[in-house]
Amino acid sequence: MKKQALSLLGLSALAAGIAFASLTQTPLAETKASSPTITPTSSGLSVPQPEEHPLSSMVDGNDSTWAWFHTATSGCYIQFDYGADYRFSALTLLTGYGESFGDTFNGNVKISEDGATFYKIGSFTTAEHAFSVDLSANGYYFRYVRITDISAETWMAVREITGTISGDTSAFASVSVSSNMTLVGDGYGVADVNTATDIVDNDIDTFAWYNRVTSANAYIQLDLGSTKSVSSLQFLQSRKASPSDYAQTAITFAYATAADGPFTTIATSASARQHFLSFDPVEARYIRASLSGTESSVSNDFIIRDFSVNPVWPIRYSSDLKIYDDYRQGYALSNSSYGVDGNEATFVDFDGTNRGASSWFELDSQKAVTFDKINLITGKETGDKVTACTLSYSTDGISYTDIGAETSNDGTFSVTLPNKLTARYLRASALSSGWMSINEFNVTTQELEAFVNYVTALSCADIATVSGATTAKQTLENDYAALSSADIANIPAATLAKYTYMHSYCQYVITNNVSGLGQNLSQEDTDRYLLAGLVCVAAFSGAMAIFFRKKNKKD
Ligand SMILES: [Ca+2]
Ligand SMILES: [Ca+2]
Ligand SMILES: [Ca+2]
Repeated sequence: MKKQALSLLGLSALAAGIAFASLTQTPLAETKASSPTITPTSSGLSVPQPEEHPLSSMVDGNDSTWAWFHTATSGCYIQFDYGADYRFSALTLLTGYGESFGDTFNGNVKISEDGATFYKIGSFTTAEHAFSVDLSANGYYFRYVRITDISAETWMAVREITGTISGDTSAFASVSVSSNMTLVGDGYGVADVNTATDIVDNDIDTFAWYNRVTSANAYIQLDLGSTKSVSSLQFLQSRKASPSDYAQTAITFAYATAADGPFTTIATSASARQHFLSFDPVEARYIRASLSGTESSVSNDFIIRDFSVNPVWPIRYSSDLKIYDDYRQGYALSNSSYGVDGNEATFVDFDGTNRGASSWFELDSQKAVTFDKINLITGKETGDKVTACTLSYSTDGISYTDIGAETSNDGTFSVTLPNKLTARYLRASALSSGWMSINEFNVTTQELEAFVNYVTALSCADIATVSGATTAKQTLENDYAALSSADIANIPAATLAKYTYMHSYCQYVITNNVSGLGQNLSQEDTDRYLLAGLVCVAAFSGAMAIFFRKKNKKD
């Protein structure tokens, strides 16, 4: 499962009428317990040892305890009920038991808001004992998780499921389309990513492809499940990277509280592959995107990658800026999420024609974060660099405090602040003129950056001797000790996993006075331990001991 990427494109027809001030509003203020009680159940499976391995073993926070199931039947499933809708940023499932992870199995992981309609977010196989999906790039809202499509298994073990809950609530939508729209089916070799639910799966790589949509007032409709406050939406057409458009012009967006209306128009779009709208909040259950009957001159096929409400935008921008809506050769359509995905090759791209004197873009961390290091990388792939900007920060997105003016010849800004700041928004304004592409924009602390850099660079070869391991262990411990609790919470999962493993490894080399061990560690082993660490961060020391024993046995 890929992260959902987000896209935003100012609609020129709307630019004058829609204030970006509405972006500062939290769409929904509802809050719930951050640690809900999870109720596990199963259907169509026998539980042969309910005393020793009860269903509750799957949610006891212990990665070494498991529930055992026997004899998968058609339609069987294992379900977890979180008691209410929550927004999830990650979901991890551990299968198998014991040191060698016996009784792993094949299955799909599906989520649901209502317990009736389930959406697949990923699948796992007998070859793996840990499945993890990153949902952080946008909100996934659901109450139920179901392990389903279990194929012809005799014994199945589930050790743990862990959902990371974050942020406020929004809407997880189901989708329907008008009867005059027909999927192309598998004729284009896209059957696996070509259903209506691909429109609402929070993955911009998947899409629904409708064939020759020539009927006026064909529509796509979201059902949010109940009436919710909606203040923004995005509608992404066309394929992620494609020489052909398959995009329709003149789409009308409207909302209603009943499925058959009456619908109130939010806006009618100008021609664009990707649409982003922001508006004063409305109470809506149904959101409809209707064609006006004017098809694209390129193709009257219609491809929709994403239609969602209240999207999360990690990079926001002033209403006079416009995201470039065409394909850069070799790159996917520009996307807000590409500005914070940790990949310097991907970017969000602004054309230069709409730039005003007070244009700005900003990082929205979605919550207050403490930092004294700012990193901004621009123009790395396109050459469209920002060479000057003024940085400011805000906790509320309304009142901003200046940090100072910065310049850069190569489009990269690395700013170390004299004191730590706490803010949700970090804005770059007073921008240099012309086009610009934002490859990465992030904030961190000097301590966390040092920790991440050291762990990232540390290799098994570095700790292949007792003296090397001693030095590395001390540095790891010192760097970790320098972190604040907020820093620790912000350690990237992969970094924490590697730290955990490397620290255990150092200890092993020192305790057993062995040299050369690291050079014998295969990449496959390394990857496996890192994955193991990644999914066991909550109880890593015990888990690492198990993995390490396993590794030694193997050797
Ligand atoms: Ca467990
Ligand atoms: Ca999709
Ligand atoms: Ca990027």
